[in-house]
Order: sequence, then C-alpha cells, then structure tokens
Amino acid sequence: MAMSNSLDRAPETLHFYFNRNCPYAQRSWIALIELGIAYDPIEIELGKDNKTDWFRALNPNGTVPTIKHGETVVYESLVVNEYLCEVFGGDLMPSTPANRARARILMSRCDAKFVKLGYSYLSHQRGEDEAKDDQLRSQLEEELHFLDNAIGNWGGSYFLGDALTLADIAFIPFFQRMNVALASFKNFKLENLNLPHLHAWLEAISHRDSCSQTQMSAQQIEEVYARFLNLDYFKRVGVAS
Ligand SMILES: N[C@@H](CCC(=O)N[C@@H](CS)C(=O)NCC(=O)O)C(=O)O
Repeated sequence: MAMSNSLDRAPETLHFYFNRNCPYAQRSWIALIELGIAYDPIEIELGKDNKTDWFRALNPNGTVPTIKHGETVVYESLVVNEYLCEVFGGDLMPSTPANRARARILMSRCDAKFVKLGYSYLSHQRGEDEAKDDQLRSQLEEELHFLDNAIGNWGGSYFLGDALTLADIAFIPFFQRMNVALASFKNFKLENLNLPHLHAWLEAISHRDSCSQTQMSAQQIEEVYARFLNLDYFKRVGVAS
C-alpha cells in the first residue's frame, strides 16, 4: 500500500471564524482574499458563540479572528496573517528580513498607538474635560502625521512601496472605521488634515476588492459605534484608555 504524504493529501479546509463587524477579523479576511485562499466562513456571534465551550476549546481568548486549518488552530489577527503567508506563499510579506522587520514594527505600532489613540479620542466626551479632549486630538494628529511621513519617506502608495503588504492590512479596517466614526461623533475629518500620503493610501485601498468587499458600510459603522459609545465599550474592552 502506498504511503500517504503531504503531496497527495487533499487540501485541508481552512475554517475562518469571524464577525463582520470586527476590525481584527477583517484583517484576516482581507489577507484570505488577497492571497486567493479558499475558506469556509463561520460567523461567530460575539458575547454568545465565543463564550461557548466549543469555541473556547479552539481559542481560549474567545476572540475572532480564529482559523482552523487541518489540526492547526491560530488566532490573533497579526499572527493569523503571518501564518497564512507562510503556508500559502504570495507576496503580502516582504521578501527581505529588513523589510519584514519594518512591516512588523508598523503592525505593532498600529495596535499599540494608532488604534489606542483613535479609540481613546473617539470615546472621550468633550463636555467632561475639554483640555483632555484637545490633548487626545493632538496626540492622534501627531500619530497620523507620523504615519503619513512613514509612507511618504519610503516612497510608493503603500507602507512598503508599491505593493500591498500585511503592514497595510493591519491598518485598513481601523482607518475605514475611524474615517466615518471620527467625522460623525467628533467632527474630526481626516480629509481636512494635511496628510497627502495617507490620503493617497486611502484612495489606493478603496480601489481594492479585498478592502471594499469586507468593509462595513458608513451606516453600519454609525449604528454600531453609536451603540458602543453609549456602552463605553471601547474603554471596557481596553482599546481606549
Ligand atoms: N488582539 C486580537 C483582538 C481580537 C478581538 O479583540 N476581537 C474581538 C472582536 S472585534 C473579540 O473577539 N472579542 C471577544 C468578545 O467580545 O468577547 C487580534 O488581533 O485578533
């Protein structure tokens, strides 16, 4: 009897546990589409399915995105995306160690700074403390200028030049949401700031199917975020301080 090996096995199904309102899950959704990977989407109801034993057995953190690929379970959006690149190839991760390092530095900065500053400013009620509101706004503006320069100084439409990479994908879902939510709830309009490279980047991503297919509509963002802001959700889950 012939021995089976990895080459003659049927391709393993990739199960993708996600929620369409979750920006972290959207990161992996974009990567799946960009890499042309076939996947089985399973939408998880947050606060319900993710509190069940079967989901906790997959991912003890109870978060989306989570993928199951054969026997391998991976979670944490940035880790999922690196796994997808390592297993399926493609060019979302740069080919040199130096550029991969830059991509990882930007991905980590996205969560540690941009997301935190964006949601902290969004969640802050100006009426409670105007000086703090001004401070949060200027910290966010400073970060936006940093990102604008990061694209401009490197040259090209994306964070690592002319090709989309995982670094861009880390930021995309958050920019899509912030663009709408900050304008609606804080009257803070990205288009009014002098951010030429970021504006060109936003324009470039708006033309990618992976980004438009997976994005929440402006109306959904406004509805969901109005509810979240009422519940002080972003502070409660720790993305805003
Ligand atoms: N650091 C995680 C964050 C994932 C995360 O927080 N996802 C949220 C939804 S946007 C979640 O699943 N929360 C669990 C819950 O609400 O119980 C990642 O990058 O994947």
